[in-house]
Amino acid sequence: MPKEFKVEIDGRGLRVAIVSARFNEVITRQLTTGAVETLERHGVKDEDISVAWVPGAFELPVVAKAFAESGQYDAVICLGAVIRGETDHYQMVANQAAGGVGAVGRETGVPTIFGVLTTENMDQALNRSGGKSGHLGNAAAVTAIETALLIRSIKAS
Ligand code: INI
Repeated sequence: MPKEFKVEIDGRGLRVAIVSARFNEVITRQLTTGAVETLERHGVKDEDISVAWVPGAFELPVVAKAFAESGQYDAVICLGAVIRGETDHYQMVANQAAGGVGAVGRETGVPTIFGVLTTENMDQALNRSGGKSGHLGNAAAVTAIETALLIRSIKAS
C-alpha cells in the first residue's frame, strides 16, 4: 500500500502573508478580501495574516520573497489582475509575475501561491473575482493552506 500524503483544509496555527497588486484595484480588493475571509473561515487567526500592497503584478515576486525568507510565514499568497490591453506589456507583466512567483516558492521552499488573474477584459476579471466564474482569492487561500500542510506533513514523516 503506498503511503499517501493527504491533508484536511485546517488553517489553525498557520501564518500566511498576502501580497496584493494595486493595479486594477477594483478586482484585487475583491481577491484580497476573499482570501482573508477564506483563511479565517478555515481557522487562520486574524493576527496571523499579513497583507502588503505593491504597485503592480510585476512587483509581486520580490515582496513575496521577502515574506518567504523572513521565516515567519507558512505560505505566501500573491494576488493580482493582469488585463490585456493594446500592447504586449500585458504579456510581459503576466509572464514575469507567473515565473517570478513560481521561482519564489521553489527557491525558498515556502509555498507561494499564484492568485493572479490574466484575462482579456474587465468583465472576465469580475466574473473570476466573485462573479459567476468563481473566486480566485478564495481558491488561492485554500491552495495556500493545503500546500503548507502538505509540506509540513512530508517534513514530519
Ligand atoms: N500591472 C498589473 O498588475 N496588471 C496589469 O494589467 C498591468 N498592465 O497591463 O500594465 C500592470 N502593469 C504594471 C506592472 O505590474 C508594474 O507595476 C510596472 O511595470 C512597474 O514595474
